[in-house]
Amino acid sequence: MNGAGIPGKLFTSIPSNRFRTNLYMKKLFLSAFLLACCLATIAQITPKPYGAIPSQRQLAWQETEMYCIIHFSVATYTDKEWGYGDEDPKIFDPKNFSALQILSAAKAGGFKGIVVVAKHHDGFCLWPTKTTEHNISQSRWRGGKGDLLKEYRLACNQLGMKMGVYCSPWDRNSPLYGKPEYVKDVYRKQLKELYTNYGPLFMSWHDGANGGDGYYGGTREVRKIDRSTYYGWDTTWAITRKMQPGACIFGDVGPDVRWVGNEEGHAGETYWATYTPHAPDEGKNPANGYVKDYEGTVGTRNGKYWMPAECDVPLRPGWFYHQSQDGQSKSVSTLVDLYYKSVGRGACLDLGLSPDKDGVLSNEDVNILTQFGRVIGQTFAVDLAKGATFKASNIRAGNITKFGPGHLTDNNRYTYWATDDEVTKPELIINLHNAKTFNVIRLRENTKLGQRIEGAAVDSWQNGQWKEIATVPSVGANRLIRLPQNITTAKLRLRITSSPVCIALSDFGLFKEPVHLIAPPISTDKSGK
Ligand code: FUL
Repeated sequence: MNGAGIPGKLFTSIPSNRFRTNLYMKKLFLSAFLLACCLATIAQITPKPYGAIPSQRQLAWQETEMYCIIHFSVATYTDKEWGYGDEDPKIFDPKNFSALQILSAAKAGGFKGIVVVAKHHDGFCLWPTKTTEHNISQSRWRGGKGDLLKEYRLACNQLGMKMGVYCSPWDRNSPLYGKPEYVKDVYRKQLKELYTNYGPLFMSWHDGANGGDGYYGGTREVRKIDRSTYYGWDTTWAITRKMQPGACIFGDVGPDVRWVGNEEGHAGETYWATYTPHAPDEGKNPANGYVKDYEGTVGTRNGKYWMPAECDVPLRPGWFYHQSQDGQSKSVSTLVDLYYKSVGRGACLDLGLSPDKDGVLSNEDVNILTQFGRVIGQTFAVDLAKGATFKASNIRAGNITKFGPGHLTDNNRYTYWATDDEVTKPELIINLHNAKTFNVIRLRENTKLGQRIEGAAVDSWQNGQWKEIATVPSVGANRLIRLPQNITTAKLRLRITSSPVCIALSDFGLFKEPVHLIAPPISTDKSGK
């Protein structure tokens, strides 16, 4: 454009294209600079993660909280816990198998997923695998055309539940067990079939029972393997990661989820999600390690890996159905007790379900699950801390919006109340405004920043003074404090009594059980209680 006919002043005030571009660039740089400053400030004030932290898949697993492992195979028909491997596939013939009946009962119990035992130690595959003849196509069920895994998959889809698989590494049927070919040509291929046809999976469950006597293609002998080298877990897990990236791998020593060290369904009163496995190589490779019972129960403070525990326990005395055990299923009060000692300590609960020879759960088991679900559902339906006002002794950078205690009742595990770096023992006054009656207190840390707190106490305002009502040695992803009796108060105080770094607490909740069910104590607890 030339300036002909345009007064000079006006001319100079109309920016040229070049000038406009310059201005635009300047604005762009300024915005980028301001954004960078903002991000730098946020990065600076967000607490630094402490120690090992969870992966996305571990966070998703944690939120699942409760799922069921289902044992149903030839051992159901031979009335055994471990089939020998010589079972005739023809014995597997459930007349009324219904994945929907089993899963609906689990769902009524509040369980959000299932782990299907696709192959137990007896080697019988419940899907039409190409890796062995010893599979469901040789049974009478559905005229040899059935696929149990597929039916579970469809039922999971229908009910909105997660699905995982258990494929036993120990195979008492395979003639190749103990040789390298078994791992390469059988076990890994079986996993590949399961990963290909029945996903998405939230867990790949690898049992720790390894080697011993078995049928092994008719040789009927004892086969021993070196558990730290035989399975080549690194290679297997790479397959899992590639084919089912959302699946948490469970094994005695993780790598994603560890065994809790007992099959009684409870974690330790002190519970760390981090763990350093015992291993010949000092834990350099968790695949080669092992869990020493109670150490799995408690975990390792400042452990090398984020490796939370799964608490597995059967509903009935055995993992498989045995008619002789009818009437011996765990009571609702025992299940509630286990819930507080597993989920309530920051672990997950994996409850074993055992369909009978007909292929369904007994009425007794369905009733127990339904009632258990009702009790837990009713307990946590109303958070009595909602609407409370909080007074914190410290808020990080004075930033109430980002780090204020208001986040404690927003039902979000990852928004949190944080303190300044040097404040590791903050206090919080919780004003409920009116007297409320409760007997369960819930605390949660934002575990994306690691497990930080090493001690907390709760006081209740009673007759004009503070009275301590609970203390806990750790918090983590979920800590439910189940008080022995109801407390009625309008004011509470939370004291963080020990933490190596500033805190990142995401939840403070108050709940009331509809009835306080007392369960008999767990008899064989080794430690951590
Ligand atoms: C154990 C197995 O040996 C049991 O039979 C069962 O499958 C349980 C869940 O894991 O280690």
